[in-house]
Amino acid sequence: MRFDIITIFPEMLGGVFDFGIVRRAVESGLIEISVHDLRDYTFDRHRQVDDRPFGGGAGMILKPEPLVRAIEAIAGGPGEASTVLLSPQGRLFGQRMAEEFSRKARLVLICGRYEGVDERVIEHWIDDEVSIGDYVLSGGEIPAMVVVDAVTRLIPGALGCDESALRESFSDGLLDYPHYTRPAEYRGMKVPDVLLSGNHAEIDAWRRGRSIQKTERCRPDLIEGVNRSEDDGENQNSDL
Ligand code: 4FV
Repeated sequence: MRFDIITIFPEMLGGVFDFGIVRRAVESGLIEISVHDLRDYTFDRHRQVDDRPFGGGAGMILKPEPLVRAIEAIAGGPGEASTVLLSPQGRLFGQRMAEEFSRKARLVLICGRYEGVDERVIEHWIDDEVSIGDYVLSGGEIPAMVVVDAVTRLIPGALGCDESALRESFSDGLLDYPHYTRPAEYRGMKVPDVLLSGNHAEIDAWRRGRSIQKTERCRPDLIEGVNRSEDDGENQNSDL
């Protein structure tokens, strides 16, 4: 999979992908990441990328010309790459959307800055507007990092372990169950016996139960979508 990122601060993305799973995915050729400076698509001596808003108002707007030149040069022909503008007006990013994006060959991520982008660019050159949450950041660079990281993890081979065994938060719409590692007793606090029992059926039931419990308590909005089986309720209170 190939990620192209268009930004007025390319150095902000320098280094962030040089660690862990994303780095390994780049080194193993699973993904390519290319960062582009929007100013490289300006021809005026001031390399201007923004201008004042028609109709007045505070702040500046990203101009159409540099953006369209960059998108047309980078995204190639129609349909070759999905163009995604990171902005608070977008669809809310989540694990489902990450899965959707992980099935694409190419993503061109456009990082907004200032008050936003000229609407004609959004209408005619943007396939998807995506928001990482209902808060206002100073730029789309951090959201672009979030998307690259979350999507890369879902590319087969990226996690470098038997992914089918790996159960991740939200993979079944539930929050994750509690995790424990050695020592089995720490400052008098014991690891739940069921996890030391070796009885994997019981361990799985306990984990699912705790996931449901945690989701009901912390994210009841998620519980609606979860299909519950009859024995989801019991043996939760063991080892609480
Ligand atoms: C944002 C978000 C976000 C808004 C103005 C950049 C900033 C500036 N992007 N999810 N939340 N973008 O706040 O994606 O252009």
